[in-house]
Amino acid sequence: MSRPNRQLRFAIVAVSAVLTLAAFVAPLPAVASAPQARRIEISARQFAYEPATLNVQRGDTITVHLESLDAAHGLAVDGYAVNIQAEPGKSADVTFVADKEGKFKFRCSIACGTLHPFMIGELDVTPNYPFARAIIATLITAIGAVIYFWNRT
Ligand SMILES: [Cu+2]
Repeated sequence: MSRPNRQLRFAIVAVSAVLTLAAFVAPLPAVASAPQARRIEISARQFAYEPATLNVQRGDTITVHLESLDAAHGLAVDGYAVNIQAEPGKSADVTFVADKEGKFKFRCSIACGTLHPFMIGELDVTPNYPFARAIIATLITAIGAVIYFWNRT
């Protein structure tokens, strides 16, 4: 292996430092935070959910409280082992960790009428950016350090 000179090592350290900084200040959405517990109250009536879109972050622990306003309705989330059923005066709760990223439909799991197949909502699980940034920054720093020390010997 050829002996790298001082300038090359300095360049590696400088590039690592700049990339690490960039990982922290990159203009990603600033709405994220550490995984948290969220309680979401959903009311169901023929043939819709309110709210119909749930925005959570990956890693969040979600408690869904389902209230039915007219008939028996269910709430089953595609891709998650979540399926609860409520009827008027008898609500239902489920707690789960949003550990999969992406958009997942949730649907009524009780045949409740003609438009039952269209009783659909969406669970939107977005990445946890600060967490991702911390990992990226750590990786870049580690790689930079490894290259630096590797070349020294
Ligand atoms: Cu229904």
